[in-house]
Amino acid sequence: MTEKQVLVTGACGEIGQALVQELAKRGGYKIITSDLAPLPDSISHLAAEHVQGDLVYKVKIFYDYDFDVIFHLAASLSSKAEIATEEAHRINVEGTMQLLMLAAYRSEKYGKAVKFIFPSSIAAYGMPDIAMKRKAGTVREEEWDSPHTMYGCNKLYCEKLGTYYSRFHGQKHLDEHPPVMMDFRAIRFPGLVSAFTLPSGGTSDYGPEMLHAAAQGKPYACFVRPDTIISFMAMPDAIKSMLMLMDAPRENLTTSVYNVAAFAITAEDFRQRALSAFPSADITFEPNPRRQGIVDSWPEDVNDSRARADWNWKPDYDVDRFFEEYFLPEIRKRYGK
Ligand code: AKB
Repeated sequence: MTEKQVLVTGACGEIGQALVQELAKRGGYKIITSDLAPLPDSISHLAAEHVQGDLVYKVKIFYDYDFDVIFHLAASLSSKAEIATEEAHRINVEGTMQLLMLAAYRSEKYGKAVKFIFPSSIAAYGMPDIAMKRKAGTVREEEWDSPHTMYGCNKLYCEKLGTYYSRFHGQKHLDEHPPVMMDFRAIRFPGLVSAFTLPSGGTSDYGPEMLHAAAQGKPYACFVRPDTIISFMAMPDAIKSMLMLMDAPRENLTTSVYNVAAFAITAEDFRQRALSAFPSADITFEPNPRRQGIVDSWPEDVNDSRARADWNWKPDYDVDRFFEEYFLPEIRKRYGK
């Protein structure tokens, strides 16, 4: 069996490391990685090749590769992007644009649709105020799409660019014999929590940061109010959803952008769970107005019925299973508590 050639950008990030490990475990993939940083030890032995540097400049190299699938994970997350907006635009939009052009070019020239898997985010939504957030509850893909952050604007725009390149580019779909178009598929992720890595630069980071701090016996001052609620997901479910979307037959897909959900909990729920596992945990609340504003603009939860209907999506971890069967056993091994 010939190996599928896969590119994973942003491979050193949380999703990148977990994805590379899962692809290697599955087998049958030649994994090429790229990132600004060198690969960490956790995955360096699993990649056939690593291209280090800024994707916007390095993308030319990839025109010589025959990728079947591109996982474009490289991104500047919401809190960081709000401070360095121009840099965020370059990473989140220009980097994506360059890779989309590559995928579109190769698909048309070689008559083989390159799959482009793009992690989008609940940041693509923008609730006008907290009262509307509470009232709206669980939202669908096409609702409330007026993001309040640079990162959210970047993600929403790239969803549109990807849809454009995979369906309408050059308006060639109107030709009698249209060329093969690339195959763009996006997932809007909630906040992700891994037992093995910590996020950086995001705004949902308070969840994982609080749990990792509690497990290490370190004090933690949470930067949002106790009643703050958004949806979260275990990292293994995030990886599972990307691979399910990759494997889904194209004819089953009724849209290019899918919500996925697992469990919506408050910052206080995180604290209570942390305290019941680590009773001496020292967790306080010191809301940061800017970061609070970002999370308040994200919906309480998302409706993922399209993903469930089109490609049988269902998370393995609800909130109880997340803590009892994934996070706590792994984190206890990791920090020896
Ligand atoms: C962030 O907080 O920026 C990310 C996200 C929700 O996309 N984790």
